[in-house]
Amino acid sequence: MSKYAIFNELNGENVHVGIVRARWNGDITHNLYTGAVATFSDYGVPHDHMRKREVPGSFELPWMTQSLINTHEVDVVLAIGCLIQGSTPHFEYLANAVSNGLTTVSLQTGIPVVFGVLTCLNEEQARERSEGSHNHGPEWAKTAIELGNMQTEFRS
Ligand code: DLZ
Repeated sequence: MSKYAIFNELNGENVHVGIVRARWNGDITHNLYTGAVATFSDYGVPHDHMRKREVPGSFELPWMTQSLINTHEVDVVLAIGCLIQGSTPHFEYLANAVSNGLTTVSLQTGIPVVFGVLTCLNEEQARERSEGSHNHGPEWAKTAIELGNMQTEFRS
């Protein structure tokens, strides 16, 4: 049995997606991002339906996600970041702020937001989750397509 979500047939041709990437731990978030973008394309999301933005760190993800939603040009946003625990409590503050922030943005705007933020104890864990067949980016993109299609159905 797979612990991962199983997706039924996905068609992204009518989905408008926002993709926000944080540049902290940039190698990791770059892999997650490229994996996600390739999957959006594979499932038919047109290139001009993708609104791409970058922010310095994960703390800025909720604000940029909300800003993209406020353009009314996206049905769903995938927010990508990578938090790696250090020797201070900073990690806990950031992880709480980002997860609560993204949840709040989603519920207050009614637009689905995919939590594409790795929260890892060390760099090795982050690499395991962002490389090769274990790259989480493609799974998050599939989640975004499914939710984006639901969102357009609710609107019509
Ligand atoms: C400051 C900080 C730290 C310590 N660690 C990370 C991290 O592991 N991942 C991440 O995405 N961002 C980190 N940041 C930066 C903050 O998210 C934010 O960009 C700054 O505090 C400026 O608001």
